[in-house]
Amino acid sequence: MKSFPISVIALIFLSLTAIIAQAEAPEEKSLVPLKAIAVLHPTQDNKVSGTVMFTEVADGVQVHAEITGLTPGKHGFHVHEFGDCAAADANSAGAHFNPTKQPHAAPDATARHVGDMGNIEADTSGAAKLDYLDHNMSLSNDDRSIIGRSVVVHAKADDLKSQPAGDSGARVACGVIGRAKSQ
Ligand SMILES: [Cu+2]
Ligand SMILES: [Zn+2]
Repeated sequence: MKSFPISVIALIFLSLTAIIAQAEAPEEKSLVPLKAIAVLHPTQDNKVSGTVMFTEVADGVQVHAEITGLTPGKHGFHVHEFGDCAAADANSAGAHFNPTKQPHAAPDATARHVGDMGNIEADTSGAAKLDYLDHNMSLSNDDRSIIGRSVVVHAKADDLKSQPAGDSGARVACGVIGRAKSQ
């Protein structure tokens, strides 16, 4: 029975390694929330710019947008499927990000495009701010992740029902969504 103590030692060692690994993994996730950012640039003949911050929280993604250079009133505001703002009219960004194959709708609808963030409303100076908690999108490595896609702002209001994109007109600004420094 010479091998018995060696097996016991090996078992204790393996258990300790597993316990340490388990203890470290969740701690890292809760202390460092995932963040993403899109810096919006105007399309041709427009002057709309701004930033959109995305922060992963317990029950969704907190969206914080600050945009300037708009005409007063509501403007369609979406995540589009491609992180490609290269075209002068931003049509290279493609359609609304829709990995779950749902119809276009309002951000608070049960069935909607993951990219449906609704509208942002500009004041008389053309500045708009938006803060809301989104329950559809994700920043993690899954099919609802918006990382590497784009934010597009439109010339007109999103009516939140017309298919496939809310009839919100031309694209006035576009920005690619990338990983931001988490802190
Ligand atoms: Cu759009
Ligand atoms: Zn949509």
